Parts: sequence; structure tokens; C-alpha cells
Amino acid sequence: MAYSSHSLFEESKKYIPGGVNSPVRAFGSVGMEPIFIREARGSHIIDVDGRKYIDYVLSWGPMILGHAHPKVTEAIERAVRSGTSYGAPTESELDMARMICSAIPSIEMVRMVSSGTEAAMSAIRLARGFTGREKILKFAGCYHGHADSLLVKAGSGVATLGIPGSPGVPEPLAALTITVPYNDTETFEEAVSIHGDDLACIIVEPVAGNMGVVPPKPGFLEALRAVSRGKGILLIFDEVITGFRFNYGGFRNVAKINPDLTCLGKIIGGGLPVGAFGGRKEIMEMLAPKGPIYQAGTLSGNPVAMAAGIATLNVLHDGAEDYNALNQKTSLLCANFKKLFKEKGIPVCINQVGSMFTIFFTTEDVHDFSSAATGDGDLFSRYFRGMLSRGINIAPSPFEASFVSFAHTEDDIHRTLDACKKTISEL
Ligand code: HOZ
Repeated sequence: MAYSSHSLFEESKKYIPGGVNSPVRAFGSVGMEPIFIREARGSHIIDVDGRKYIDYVLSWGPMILGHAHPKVTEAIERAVRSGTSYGAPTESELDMARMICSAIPSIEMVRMVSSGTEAAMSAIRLARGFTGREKILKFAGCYHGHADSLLVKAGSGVATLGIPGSPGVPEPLAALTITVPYNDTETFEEAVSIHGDDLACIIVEPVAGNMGVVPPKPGFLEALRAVSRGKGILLIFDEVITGFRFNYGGFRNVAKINPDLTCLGKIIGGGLPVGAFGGRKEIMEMLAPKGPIYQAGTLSGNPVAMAAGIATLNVLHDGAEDYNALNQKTSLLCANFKKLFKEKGIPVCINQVGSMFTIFFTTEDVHDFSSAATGDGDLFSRYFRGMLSRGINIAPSPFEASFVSFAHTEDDIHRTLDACKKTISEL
């Protein structure tokens, strides 16, 4: 029997809170019901009603090669035939660790986990254990997963739902998280002058992707590095989104700034549940069993996930020069979006870094969460619905990034721009 997205959503709501396993997927902020996906290939996804979409969500970032890439699929199939989980070390974990350490020189040692949330949560415990300090500093609108300490002025789904934090996070724990505006070096320095001796770490998305795409201003990341080093505070780059997104490495390779610790996820799992955190050896060796700071996981370094991630990284490594083409394809898309909105007289700020972008429906230059939040939510919803009805799937929230993959063709770009033109003629 064939089910529609509507009937599956109705049924799911009986068994799954809100009918979804992650809040943004519910499409709540764009005033419609979610589409349920049947399958995906290359740059396209197909829903259970048989509608085909050019996909710019790409599973929120991991599918940089496009969906069901043959080399990744083959690697997964091969791995599965040898068993799906052992709870014991494998050679593939060593291969993955070597690949990460050689691609991102600030990572001397790395530990695999099963999600970006776990990576950030574990990196923070490690920073607290290493420094013996309790406070952490994050930036408003940055999102580092849903661990208790990090659900303070967070981006992504928390921003989409318009909630300040989350019930269930103990107030004394939230009080240990200091939050300052992204890209505001002066306020950051003031905060460090007050809390610096108690700060274990500063965690930042070096390019923010969870309040929509917001690039770092020149000098911002440099200031974080200099100030944190001076105070013995660990600097953590959350590269869960940006890792292997702009080049074969991290944004660290672009900025040439070495954080003490880095969180990874998404692309390094090739579409399977994976996260990782790594950094300076003397810090990483504080982890159990070598050191006293505990962290563990039954499915950490899972052989099927390692196979998918290694296959993805191998393709990226072999075709490293293609990153330029990917970034140019995205620039072409964004430049034409700008032109179309300008012609129609609709003010937008389009932030693009490499192959990630967000269209903010605002007159402001978006450089932090406050400016991102000036966007017209109603206009965004109408734009989203118009694009979806024309077969274009973008992130269903203005506080998220959209992504372009290697699989997107020139024809996809032209069809997307055509859909954009028609959609904005109705706004
Ligand atoms: N927090 C994720 C985006 N930044 C959403 C994950 C999902 O719903 O799959």
C-alpha cells in the first residue's frame, strides 16, 4: 500500500514526538507538513508521493558527493558483508584517524564518536578536565549539538523554534556557559577579562552555519586564538559542518589558525552517523584509557560508518581540485539569486562561503544572530513553499545553511534559478 507524506506524518505523530526525530524536519516554521523521503540519488531526492526535488539540504551537509554515490555505496555494501559492529578496534578506525590527522594538521590525535553532538559534548568535558576550569564561552546563534551546556542562546532548531534555551537544562549548568555575539571581538575581550581565569574553553563555528551562514569577520578568529592562548583557555573549532566542506581539510586550513581541539561530523561519515573530536596530543592523551577523563561509545568507530567516511574522503582527496568548481557553481547560483531579487526589488542578504549559503530576507548585513533574526520570517516561508512546490528543496528555516554538492549539474542550477524567478514573482 502506498502512503502519502500526509498520512505518514499523521501516523508518525502517534508514535514519535511531533512526528519527527529532529525538530527542524517538522517544517513547523514554514507553515506546512514535512515531506517524507522515499529515496535519493545524486542531487535529487524523491518523496513518497513521487515528487522529485533538487536537494540543497543534503542531509544537512554530509552528502557533499551527492546521494548514493556509487563508491560510497559499494564501500558500505562491502563492509556490511563482514558484520556491522564488533565493539572492538578495527584497522578502518586507524585509517580514518590517519586521514583526519594528515588533512587537518592541528589534529594530532582523534577519537571517533557517533554524532556531532557527542563530539562537542566530549570536547568540552575534555577541555574542562584538562584545564580544571568549569566555565565555557560560546557565541549566540552558534549551535554545537544539544548537550546541556550548549543549549544556551543556540542556533539551528532552537533559533527556529524561537526558544531561548531548553527546559531540562539545570540553571547552575547553564550559568557556566558565557555567551557573546558572534563577530564581536570587543565584547568577547570584555567577557574574557571578567571570566578568563575560570574559562576552560571557547567553542566557535569558524564559519557559522546554524544561524544561517555567517562568515567570520577578518581578525575575529585571530583574536579568539590570541586571547585564549594568553589566558590558558582552550580554543575549540566546531567544524562539524565546515570540515571537508571547502577543501580537503577544515576551515582551519583556510584561516591558518590552529585551534587546540576540533569537532568533526557530517562529511567524514559519508551519510552514516559519525562524529569525531581531536587536537593536541597532550590534551587528547588525557582521555581514558590513557588518561582520567572518561568518554566511551558502543558504536564509536563503527566499521560500516568508517567505510562510508573513508570512501567519501578518498573521493574528495582524489579530486581535490574540484572544490574550486564546486565553490564557483555555488557563487554562480548566489550571484544570480541576488540579481533576481534585486530586479524584483526584494531586499535580501545572501551569505555564501564556499558551497554553503543562506538567503536572509532582510535589509541588514547579517554578521551575527541579532542581524540574522531581523529576517522576515513570513517572506521566507512563502519563498520556501514556492521553491518546494517547484521541485527545489532548501533548508526549511532561515537559521540553517543550504548546501551544493559535486553532483549538482549546470542544469540543476538553471532549473533552480528558474524556480526562484517564478517564486519571487509571486511574493
Ligand atoms: N540541527 C540540524 C541542522 N543544523 C538538523 C538535523 C536534522 O534535523 O537532521
